[in-house]
Amino acid sequence: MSEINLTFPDGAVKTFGEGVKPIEVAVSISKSLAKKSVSGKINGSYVGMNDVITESGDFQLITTSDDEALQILRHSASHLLAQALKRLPKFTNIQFGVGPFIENGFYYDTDNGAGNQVSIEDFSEIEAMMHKIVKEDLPILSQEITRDEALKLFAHDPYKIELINDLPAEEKITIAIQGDHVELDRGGLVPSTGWIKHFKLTSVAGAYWRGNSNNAMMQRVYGTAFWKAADVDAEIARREEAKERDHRVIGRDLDLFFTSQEVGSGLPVWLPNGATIRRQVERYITDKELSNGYQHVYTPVLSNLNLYKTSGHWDHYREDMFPPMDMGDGEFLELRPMNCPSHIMVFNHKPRSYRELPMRIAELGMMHRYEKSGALTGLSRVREMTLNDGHTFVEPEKLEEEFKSILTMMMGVYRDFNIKDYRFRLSYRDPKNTEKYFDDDDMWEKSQQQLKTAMDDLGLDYFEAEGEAAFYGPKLDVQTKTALGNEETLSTIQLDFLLPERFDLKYIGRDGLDNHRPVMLHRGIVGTMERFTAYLIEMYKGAFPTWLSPLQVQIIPVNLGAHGDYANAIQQKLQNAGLRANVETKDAKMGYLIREAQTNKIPYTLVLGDSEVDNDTVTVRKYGEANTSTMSFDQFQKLIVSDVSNYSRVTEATE
Ligand code: TSB
Ligand code: ZN
Repeated sequence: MSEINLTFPDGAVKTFGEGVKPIEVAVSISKSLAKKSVSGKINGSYVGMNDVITESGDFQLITTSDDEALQILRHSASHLLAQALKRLPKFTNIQFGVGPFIENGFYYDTDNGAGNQVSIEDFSEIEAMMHKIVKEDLPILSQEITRDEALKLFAHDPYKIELINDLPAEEKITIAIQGDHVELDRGGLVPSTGWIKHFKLTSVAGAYWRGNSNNAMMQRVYGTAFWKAADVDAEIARREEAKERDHRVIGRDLDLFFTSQEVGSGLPVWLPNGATIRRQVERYITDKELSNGYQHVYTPVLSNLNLYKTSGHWDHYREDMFPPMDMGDGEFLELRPMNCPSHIMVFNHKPRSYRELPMRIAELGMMHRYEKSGALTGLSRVREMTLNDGHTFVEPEKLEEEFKSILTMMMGVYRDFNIKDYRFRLSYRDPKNTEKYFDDDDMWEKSQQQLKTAMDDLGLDYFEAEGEAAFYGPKLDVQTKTALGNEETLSTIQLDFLLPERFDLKYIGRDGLDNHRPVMLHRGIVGTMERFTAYLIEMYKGAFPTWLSPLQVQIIPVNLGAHGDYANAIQQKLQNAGLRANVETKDAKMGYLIREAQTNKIPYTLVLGDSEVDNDTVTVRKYGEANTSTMSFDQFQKLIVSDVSNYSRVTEATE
């Protein structure tokens, strides 16, 4: 009889007899450990608590306190979902794709035939059946079978057959059995259905089989599962809140922007309210740049295709570019995917001297990228965007200094907007994918090292990612999360030794020679207006600070006839002071109008009646506050001006 030697994480080695199961190993250590052990792991592969350990090696018990256990729970919950569906008469012939755990839950891809698909109306019935199977506490066991057996077992399920046929010939095929239900499965499951107590189905959405739009559209049923009921509730609440923060929802409710098929996918239309926020951001960042030595320019969104051939975009970035326009006379025009070549033209317009360096060229530059239609999201991922772009041309020895000064400026901007929830990513090339990047190992090594050194010198935390660099050089990216939980790059600073070479850029150095090559830094401080505005909408949940708010003051006369003139006069004064105020003219109850101003998240609401008119005062309600206070108009103007004065151009009224 052969023995099984198990090496535990603490280095201890124990010997067990043939046929030993993880549950027996756990019990041999302690009963309480056995009670909370979810799965065993031998040499990195899962082995179910009630399955036999067939080899010696590194052994580990995953317990409910390990993060990994949640994945096992959710993976098991997806099987539970499938089993429940199969048991319901409506879904007995349902076919299954894949059913993995995901970040905050699980899903299963299903196909029940057109017109009869799973929908949220079915959820309570499905959940009830899932709970019934939990009560049955069916043991979950793993078994190895042959390919022929597998093909027979899943003959009714064409999607599973496809998966089986795709498995390499030498691959072992295992199934997981729980009562009347069988899954094609590699393991990582709880010991029995009784373990899956707290779960909820959350949504259902169409998903192409294997993510390919040429394949059948399946119904992806999503759910979440935790060890404790309270955690399920908290997760559901968190998702509700995220939905409320979604910039597409707030954008619609507050009339900020829209997208439509009629205009075109990924081509947002900015409505007056959204345009006001954007204009404020543009004014703010332009002022900041002017005071930091940037020179603003305007360059065409459309250029000769040759410009992008010289830059290398055509070779390395073509799949993100719109197709060239054939003008019929031998000329091809291209919508620019980036502004750098245009700014390089500005630099190259004249001979340059070291005295002009660092030369900082900036523009709110519109660019077009052919993003995949499935990736387009509201304002955060679009096909036409305006980047707060800047390119600095520096002497090589000044590169690090310039990098640090850009970073300092960027962090100041983040403070002004109160953005705190971000992390730095150093984005390197993928050394295996030479096609996507400029092919010069020395240049990459050197520039990536330089970037890292600069960050280390500044003592800033970061993480590193291969395959995220621009084709021309490594980047420092500022990563943030959207309401939906996706990570995105908001701001970026990029090192570039390549484009100066491709365009043969030169400057006259301190030695009087005109053969010096500058280095370039590309940077977007607030990034694109689109993505940044989306971020602000979600961060502020639509309740913008006064300086950004589309409408700053809503003036409500108690009676339009009696108090309308006074209201108009006040509106005029505020407008003259550069503030955005509106007089409410709707004929509705006062309570309703005040509530509406709150719903629209307007920073200040003024209520004006007899007493205000007689005493030349205003009664002020600040957004989110229950109390009002009455003050002279001058006092109110001082209050609001100091509220916005950090960034906007409001001046004190002279009147
Ligand atoms: C910084 N040439 C540089 C520039 O000089 C450049 O274009 N870099 S970029 O490709 O990284 O894009 C700059 C920023 O634009 C990104 O960091 C991101 O914040 C934003 N962005 C990129 N693609 C999109 C998109 N499809 N929709 C909205 N914003 C985008
Ligand atoms: Zn650039």
